Amino acid sequence: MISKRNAKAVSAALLMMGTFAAFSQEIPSLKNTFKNDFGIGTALNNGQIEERDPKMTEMIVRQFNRATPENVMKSALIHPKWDTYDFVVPDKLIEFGKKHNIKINGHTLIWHSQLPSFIRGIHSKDSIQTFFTNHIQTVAGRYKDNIFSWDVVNEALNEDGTLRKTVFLDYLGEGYLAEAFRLTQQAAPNVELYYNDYNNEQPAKRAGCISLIKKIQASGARIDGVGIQGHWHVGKVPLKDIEESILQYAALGLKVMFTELDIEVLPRNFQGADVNQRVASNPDLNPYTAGLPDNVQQQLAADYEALFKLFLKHKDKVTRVTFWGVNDGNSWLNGWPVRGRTNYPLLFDRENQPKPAFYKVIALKK
Ligand code: 9MR
Repeated sequence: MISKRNAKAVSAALLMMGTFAAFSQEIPSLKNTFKNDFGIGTALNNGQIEERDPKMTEMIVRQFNRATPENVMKSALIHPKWDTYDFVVPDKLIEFGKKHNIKINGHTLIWHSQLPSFIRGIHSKDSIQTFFTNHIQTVAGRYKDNIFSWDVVNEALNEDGTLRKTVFLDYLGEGYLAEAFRLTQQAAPNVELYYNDYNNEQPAKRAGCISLIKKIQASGARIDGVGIQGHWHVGKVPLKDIEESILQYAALGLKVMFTELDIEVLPRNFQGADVNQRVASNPDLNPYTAGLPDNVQQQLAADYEALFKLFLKHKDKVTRVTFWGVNDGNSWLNGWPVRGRTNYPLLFDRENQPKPAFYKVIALKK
């Protein structure tokens, strides 16, 4: 027979066990796990910024302490007409960051892609220079007190390390690079300033990236960090090149960050993230519509584990790791370079549930 007193004690113990069970089943948090190592970020789309789905918001806030707008701060969206800016969603992103204690990385001020359509009608150096200056002053100036960092220039390099031919290079010459940093620094003196690119861990492009950074530094403009986007392919993550790049960029006095991490699992015959490269749709290129085979899932997990091991080894140099999307369903890789595919490049599945890769990454800190 259990006395009344004992019954109380038993029910209290059961309650505690229940709480413990609920607690132990709780999904670990990336941002907490790596809180002494580096920031953990995600790209956010409009729905996520506007908090349309409370469960999604809860998950974002639990997992991430850094965010980059996937699209809404790109010039075509934030500066649609010569003298018109659209700050509605970008302002919401700033509020989202304040409310949830998430530092915002602005993406991006100067990029040849996703430019406003009026640029195509401009054919004079003076007008391009005016657009360039006004754009940086207005956008960087508006967020000078509530954004943590800017990708000042994005993807200015070709694969061989030479400068990409863009409207900015054509009209303004290569001095546009240092000028972008100088103007941003002037407009937002307390914000960190980065150069961001994909494949800039590859030796030739890395050499071009280093020479670009040195020129910016020699001009007297400030540059605080370099972003390696990290759009890689399963089973082919170039760990040696990544490590060498961390060391070489850090030797220039820069912070290093992985800014758009995802590991693609579907077939593709080229590397990188040039949004203009497209491939026609074909069922052979979309093999996993019914789910990811276990061997690929395991390889993806091993790749993420190896990457995070490397990031941890260099945590004194790596300041942030940002995933390009919250979950597999949000990823741009479902639509590029082939439209309408089912891709699995991130740590969370389409229901926001952690994948084996997530647990491998978390286990590195156990
Ligand atoms: O993920 C972005 C996608 O929604 C856009 O359609 C695309 C258009 O340019 O840009 C994607 O993000 C890119 C990022 O801004 C810069 N690096 C490459 C990313 C993937 O293309």
